[in-house]
Amino acid sequence: MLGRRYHRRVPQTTLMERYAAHLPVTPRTPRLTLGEGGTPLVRAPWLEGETGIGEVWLKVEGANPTGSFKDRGMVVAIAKAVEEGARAVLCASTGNTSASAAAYAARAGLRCTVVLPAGYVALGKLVQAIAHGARIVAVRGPFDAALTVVRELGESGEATIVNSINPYRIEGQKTAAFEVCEALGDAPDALCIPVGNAGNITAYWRGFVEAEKARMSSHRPRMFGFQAAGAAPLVSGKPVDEPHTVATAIRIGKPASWDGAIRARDESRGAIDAVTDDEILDAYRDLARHEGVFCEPASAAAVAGLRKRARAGAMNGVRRVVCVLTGNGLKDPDTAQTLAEPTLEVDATADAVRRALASA
Ligand code: AN7
Repeated sequence: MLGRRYHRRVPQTTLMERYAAHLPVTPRTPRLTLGEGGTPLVRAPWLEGETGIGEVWLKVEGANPTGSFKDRGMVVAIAKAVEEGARAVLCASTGNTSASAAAYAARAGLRCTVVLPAGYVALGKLVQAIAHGARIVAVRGPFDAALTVVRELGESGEATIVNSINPYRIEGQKTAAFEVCEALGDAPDALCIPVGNAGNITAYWRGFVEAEKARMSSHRPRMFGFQAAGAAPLVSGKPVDEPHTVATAIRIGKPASWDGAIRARDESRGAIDAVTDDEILDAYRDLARHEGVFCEPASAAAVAGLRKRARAGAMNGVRRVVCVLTGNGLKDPDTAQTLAEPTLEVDATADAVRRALASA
């Protein structure tokens, strides 16, 4: 008896097994996994102090195997591709989808081709696709142009598209909403999430709706999506031809899941707002320095948005909020380096180091 009380076993099941009842998993679906899901939900006391909200939680999706939330949907999409007899997969990506696709394709023995917007993929994501052996082509134009190319290539039937226009991706990603409800014992009052191609906000909303039906929660959260000001088609209501933002993950002008995002917003009595690059970078730095959580710039848009709404009094009545930190800070070392001056290099003596510190 004592042993039971003092020892808790970590669940050993895979994401697809744990939520099989809610996923398109059949006895013929391969048991593919790299250990995705089950990510930490971390309390954010510093943000609670700043915003005056009773409970602020961070869903740290950068703890997934390839460092982003994409792994939840990719494991399902790749497993189903194998089940359906595919030999190759294909995606357009601002970086994280390609890193995830390359890893799961390698694991499953499929060829993987990724089409990237030239010059706008963060270094960490690019090296992941390289390491996992994906075929990489960069196209001149934003993500939206890359996705148009991929849709056309996919029509030939040679490769299965694993962007979030593949419905298995959304199915897998909705499991994050289940985990949030389980960890808190109920749904939060509000969810803050960055929005690019809008697959993830669509997936979370579906997850929260299903969680309520399955009695994992007593209600649904209000959904607050945040786009970068230079790439905010869902805020302006019209596509953006030349999107621009420091948060390259969400540098997207024509979201594929446009309708899903609008439905999540309206059905939940939420909102989709824009945050500036300065607001994104402030949140990015403050999360790392005050909460000890290092996410990538796009992820920080969720926290930038929360702060902005809280300052404007637009979070009154919200007692418990979850911010989705979609990707790991290590993905984008170039942006991280802009937070500080170059590291000082001196002789290897205590005196030299002391002098350097004094002058810094
Ligand atoms: C860290 O990898 O679109 O609104 O091609 O990498 O579901 O698109 C990435 C998107 C937020 C936005 N945070 O999610 C891609 C890609 C991070 C991301 C988003 C992305 P969606």
